[in-house]
Amino acid sequence: MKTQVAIIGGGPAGLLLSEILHRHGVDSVVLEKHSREYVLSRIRAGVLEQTTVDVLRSNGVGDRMEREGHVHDGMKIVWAGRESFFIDVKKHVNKRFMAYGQTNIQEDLFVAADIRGAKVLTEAEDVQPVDVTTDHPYVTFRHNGESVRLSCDYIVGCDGFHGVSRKSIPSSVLRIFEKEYPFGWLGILSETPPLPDIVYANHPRGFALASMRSPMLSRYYIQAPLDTKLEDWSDDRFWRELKARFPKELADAIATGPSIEKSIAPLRSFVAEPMRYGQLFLAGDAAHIVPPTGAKGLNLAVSDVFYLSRALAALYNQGSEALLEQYSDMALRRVWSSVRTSWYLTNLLHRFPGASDFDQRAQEFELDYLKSSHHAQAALAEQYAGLSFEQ
Ligand code: FAS
Ligand code: PHB
Repeated sequence: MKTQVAIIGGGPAGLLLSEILHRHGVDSVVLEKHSREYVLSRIRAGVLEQTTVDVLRSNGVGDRMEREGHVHDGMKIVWAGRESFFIDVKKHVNKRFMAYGQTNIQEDLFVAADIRGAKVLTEAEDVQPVDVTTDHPYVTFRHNGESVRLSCDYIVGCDGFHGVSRKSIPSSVLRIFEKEYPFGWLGILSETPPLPDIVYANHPRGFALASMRSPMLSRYYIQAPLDTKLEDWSDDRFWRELKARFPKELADAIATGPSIEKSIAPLRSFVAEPMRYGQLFLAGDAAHIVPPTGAKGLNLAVSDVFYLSRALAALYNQGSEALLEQYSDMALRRVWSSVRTSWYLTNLLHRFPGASDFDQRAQEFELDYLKSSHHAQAALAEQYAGLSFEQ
């Protein structure tokens, strides 16, 4: 088999990259190790930055998002015993953000791929990038019991945190920056009407978050210890604990019901530099992971894809390599900006086991300052809504 760009991973990064390259006349093949059903069964992100909405809309995969997405002007922060406050993103930076599930985006991308007859090979086994530092790289894999060699000009690792691509870069070349947080998030999806706003809660019992997927699909999270076992958390116990972390008027407004999904995710920050090695590029979770507190993970995958697809299109259509050479540094500037925002919000809103009185008091002051300072709120609003892309 031969193509111009071999894409490893059929998550949001891989499918979106394939879609945008196609729209610029660049051929690609997507190799996904799981089945389509498995990929679509994953419940993940839910908040889209303005730039993500723009990228999906301008590449023909935003129609359903426009119809079913829920646009927000800002988000609420509540804090045990204190008045809640609203970060008015629209007022501060004249941007809005969209609540629309990653699962829906994945469905929309698969539909678009089917319409254009895209080469998306699911259940591709033992995918392996080869000769990535030569000008004739290729990928080997097994599909339907056959061993296949896919020759290409470039390979893009969109295969997530546990993928094979990042591991193909020698440890002497790769610099890893990481931080593990001493807690995780226990999340629930329920077919109940959500609160009108996205609400972040800092409470002595721990962090909580109220979000949504649609007018009849709610998404809630509570901070939970790393050794939390899903089987210990009945729906009733989850709802009691969630409500205990919100002020009474909000807790009373939370509609409860049976969960249709429940999962635990650890919180970590992780960045691998550089995001290029020879003809191999990394995009999305293959290169970086952020704690979900800032709703940045999926948005960073989209910004990497925006930068890389623009660079590859410039190369194939104008013969210019400049943007391709700048890709890693340009993508990493945005990655680190989101890593910092996610780190800031995680420290601001969670209760850290073993935090000293000083740490706790400093956190309370930071919340007080954010509540009272227009400038502090504008700085957070700018980051939360997403910075504009570099030209
Ligand atoms: P993905 O991991 O989505 O996709 C990688 C794809 O590559 C997968 O389909 C995988 O099967 C495939 N793959 C892996 N190895 C392969 C191999 N060797 N060969 C072929 N294919 C291979 N972000 C938010 O913004 N908000 C959230 O609330 C949020 N919650 C999350 C909860 C969980 C449990 C997880 C894991 C992530 C969450 N994220 C959240 C982050 C998430 O949304 C990611 O940022 C997003 O999925 C990144 O997309 P991709 O880079 O495409 O990686
Ligand atoms: C979600 O809806 O899943 C969500 C919303 C806001 C976040 C994280 C996750 O910060």
